[in-house]
Amino acid sequence: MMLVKLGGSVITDKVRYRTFREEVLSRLVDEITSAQKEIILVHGAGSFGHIIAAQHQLQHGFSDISQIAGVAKVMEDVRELDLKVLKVLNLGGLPSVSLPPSAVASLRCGELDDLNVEMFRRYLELGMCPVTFGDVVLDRERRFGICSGDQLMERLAREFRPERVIFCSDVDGVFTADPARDPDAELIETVSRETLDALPRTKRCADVTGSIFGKLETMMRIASWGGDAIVLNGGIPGRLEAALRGETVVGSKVVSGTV
Ligand code: IP8
Repeated sequence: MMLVKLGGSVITDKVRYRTFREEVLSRLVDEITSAQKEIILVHGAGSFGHIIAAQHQLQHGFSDISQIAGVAKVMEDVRELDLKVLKVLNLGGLPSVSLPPSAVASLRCGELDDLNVEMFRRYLELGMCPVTFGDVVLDRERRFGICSGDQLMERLAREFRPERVIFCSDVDGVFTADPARDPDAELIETVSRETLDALPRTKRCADVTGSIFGKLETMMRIASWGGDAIVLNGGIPGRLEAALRGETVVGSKVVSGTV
């Protein structure tokens, strides 16, 4: 089984509120169907989630009643994105079912507490592709919080021990420096504990759910349970399919130990 996250930066335009990249998703779905693997799919919220969530500071939980309208709006918007994703998957020949975190998950102090993994298992057994996504969910301490796609990836990887865990991003992988600013930045093909600790932590945090470093820590825990954890550029045709087929692709593979 393969566990794939389609990042919000790949399937939406992250700076333009509620802008869906349908052609990119259709192509990625074609790659997924051609690879013919059993899959659980997670997608990010992109501009359907982060913009309004940041305006209402939803990532810190309840502080003010005025946030509740923001909670409802983000839930509505991410469901709308998810429905768009689901339609492309079904049309592309991958029968899929949506499992919205607001209905099947809850947090405690921002950490994923409950997730109904049994539901994922049973839909998989039925031959369907379970789909879940970054969402606002209830939090037992903070009343509500943001459950990111990465938190879901970690829990699902722990439960299902997939052959490969693939994060589709809008960049080739992890670089030695910010490639947009530094022409000497190099792609790190294998990210170990040492390389991660040595990376310059100067990057801004654009998302309510954290930076690339949080993602890499998550990937490192996933890698420690066996299987490959890879981050690759979903914007480049063919890379996701190659990774699903088990081929070596341009990207960064995260390993739990030292190299
Ligand atoms: O895009 C964030 O999930 P992510 C979810 O996977 C919301 O980080 C609602 C902003």
